[in-house]
Amino acid sequence: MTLPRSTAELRALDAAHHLHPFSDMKTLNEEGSRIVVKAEGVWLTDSDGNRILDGMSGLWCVNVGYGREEIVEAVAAQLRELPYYNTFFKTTHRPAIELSAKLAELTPPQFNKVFFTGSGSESNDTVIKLVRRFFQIKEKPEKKIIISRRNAYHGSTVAAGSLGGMAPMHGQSAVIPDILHIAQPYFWGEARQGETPEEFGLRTARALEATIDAMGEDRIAAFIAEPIQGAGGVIIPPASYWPEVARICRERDILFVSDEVICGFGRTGNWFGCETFGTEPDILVMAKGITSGYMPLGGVMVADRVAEVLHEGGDFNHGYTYSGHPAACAAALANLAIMQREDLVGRVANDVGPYLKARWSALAEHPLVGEAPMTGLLGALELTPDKAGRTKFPDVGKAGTLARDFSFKNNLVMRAVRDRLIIAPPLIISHEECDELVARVRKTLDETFAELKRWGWVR
Ligand code: PXG
Repeated sequence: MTLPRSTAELRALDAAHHLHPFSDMKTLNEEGSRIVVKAEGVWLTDSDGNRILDGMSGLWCVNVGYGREEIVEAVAAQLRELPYYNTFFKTTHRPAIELSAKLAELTPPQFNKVFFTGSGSESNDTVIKLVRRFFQIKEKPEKKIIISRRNAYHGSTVAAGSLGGMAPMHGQSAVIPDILHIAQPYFWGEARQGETPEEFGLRTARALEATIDAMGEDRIAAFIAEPIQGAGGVIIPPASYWPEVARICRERDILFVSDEVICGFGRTGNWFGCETFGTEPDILVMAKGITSGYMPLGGVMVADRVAEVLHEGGDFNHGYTYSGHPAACAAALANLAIMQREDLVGRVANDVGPYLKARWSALAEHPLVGEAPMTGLLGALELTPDKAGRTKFPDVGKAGTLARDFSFKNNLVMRAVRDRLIIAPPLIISHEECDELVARVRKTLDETFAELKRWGWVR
């Protein structure tokens, strides 16, 4: 009988053979990675037996929580019946059909058609081709520039990484042409002294108008944005931002793409973030929460006015082996059935969302916290040495990483982006677990504050 490998053996193999995403492999291999072995509800267990509160829903995706037998059963049954077939060459299968109809029901009324992909990145690559194809068919091939925002995250493939506004990613790879990046609505970090959130929201929205008008509407195909920028640090725009963007898009002949990979499927207290902010996108990008991460799946919904044009355009030369994978679609159907039966969207809007927000907002009183915004179950804490002046720490990212490391030690998964801590817990988190989460955050903030005091970074 072979014994299971010990944590030390696993770490050694990991260091020897596994390249992790977005990681400094030299440092990681020296420290050793945490090995997660199982999970239930909002709790992870690692190979040392620690129970860890997952404040990030995995990677912003496990909306219905871990351990849902119903999804496991649906996937197993599908794998037994039809583990794989494609949706190319005049074929399809039941799970892809059922899921496309379900998505048409759950998304805003303008959406009735979906293109399936395997991930958010593949979805955004699809978006680039779709919007350019749309204007080719309309005999406006010069309309191909896509406007995005700095610090946006739209994925990691060459095209999706180019679409995103992450400078460190652009710096390591070629960037594809005809993509422009404008300012993000990050009030804390980028507003002028004396500017109100309302004024700042309008100013950043009007950067879109100015860019379209400067380039010429006849060259711009689309504007893409996350309702709330997730990986960029949970950037919740001022109330004036989205209505102004909606007006600008309405008045011009461009397509508006809402990247709902994080904000979709209940995260903001509606099925989709565009509903929370009152925008009417032409294209809606999905992944993550569509299956709660139980299987990899993504999709791009197109509004009727886009679909009608694409229909007239002949072949769309695009698709993935796993577009509409039957087991992934079965996972999505079971996941969405749970979300509907348990009214998880309503729970975020009217129950656990407001409950956690009340406790989260109170963290703004901590001496280290400049702001503590939360929408639905997406929250951020901006760390600062001086709230009144919205001052940044000298070496941006160091205080955030310090806090992230304390949170790791306190068995709470919370991410740090620059000096901003972020959470996105599973939508099924209980009130008691919210209390526990906030208690661990408080402890983390206190420990971070004490250490920063030793460094002489706070008084
Ligand atoms: N759009 C958005 C808004 C995302 O958040 C993607 C597209 C790409 O999805 P895929 O499935 O290709 O990863 C994402 C993914 C982080 C982090 O560190 C965030 C994501 C992925 C990996 C890490 O916050 N978001």
